[in-house]
Amino acid sequence: MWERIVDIINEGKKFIITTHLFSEGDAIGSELALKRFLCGLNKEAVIVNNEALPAVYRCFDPDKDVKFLKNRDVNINLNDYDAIFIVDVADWSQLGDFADMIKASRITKICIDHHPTNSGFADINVIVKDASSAGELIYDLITYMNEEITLEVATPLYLAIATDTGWFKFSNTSATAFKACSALIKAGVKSEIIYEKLYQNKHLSYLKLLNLALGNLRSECDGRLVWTKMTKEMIKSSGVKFVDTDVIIDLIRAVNEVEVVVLFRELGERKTKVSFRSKHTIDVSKLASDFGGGGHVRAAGASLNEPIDIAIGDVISAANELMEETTACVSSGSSLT
Ligand SMILES: [Mn+2]
Repeated sequence: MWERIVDIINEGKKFIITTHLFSEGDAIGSELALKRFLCGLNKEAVIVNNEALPAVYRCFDPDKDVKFLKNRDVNINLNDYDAIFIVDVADWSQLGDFADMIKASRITKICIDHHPTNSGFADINVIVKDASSAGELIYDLITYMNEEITLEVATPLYLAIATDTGWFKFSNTSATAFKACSALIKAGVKSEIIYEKLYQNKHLSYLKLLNLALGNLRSECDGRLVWTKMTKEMIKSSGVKFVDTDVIIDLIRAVNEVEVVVLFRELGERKTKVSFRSKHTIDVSKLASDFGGGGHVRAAGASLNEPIDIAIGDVISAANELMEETTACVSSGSSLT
């Protein structure tokens, strides 16, 4: 599956790498690893994202390799490049304003992704639905090319795989993911330091925001569907960075009877970000795609151009309906064997 991409890498000189809006560990880790790998092959590679890097990930990019499209210093003519790698992206809509620029250019568009909703929008698509993460695919590409994995490539790859598997807790935690991580640890990755940088760096304000969000908690379907909201004001007054606001989802999912968690975050007067998680039976990617978003069976999201309370009404009634349909045919809970 890598042949064409390997030819393009070998024959080309200049590459661009990008990823989705609201970039997180898999997106950023895959980009940084690919850039460092390509530079190690004496190629020129730049990372250009729609948005600035979220603060929590900045320590993974000490050389400030991730450029921000809206920054004036970034003056890119896509036609000067041999190819653009679009990683961890399932659809053009996840690329924001950058999508139109990319579509309008003659550049060869390569997508490396693992989202089941990806329909193959690029010129060359490597979409592996069973891969735990885009990072696992970048690892596979590098090993396919028989290249050694240096520590500077291994660290962002580990970041990608570890975060997308929820630190090896989610159902995408596979033997292949562990095999890749085993090699990455052998290359010198310090798993505990990555964990600490990501998750043990919160300010006291984080607990205050959690307190407010837990105050908004509502449950439906006998507690199987639980949701909460964070308004712009709550997030702003707490001082918590947006990227840190989704951890509440895992807290809620820890409750035994909960099957689906929905978190609504207000981005603007008519803009609401909705995040979905499920445990056993509900395919939340269906729900997300009904609202113009996408994702995985157990984790998905959408952005709605609606005020937060309208979005809550629409999404929760759809979630209720889906849960009623699903309970009829599937039993919840799963067995260890
Ligand atoms: Mn991913």
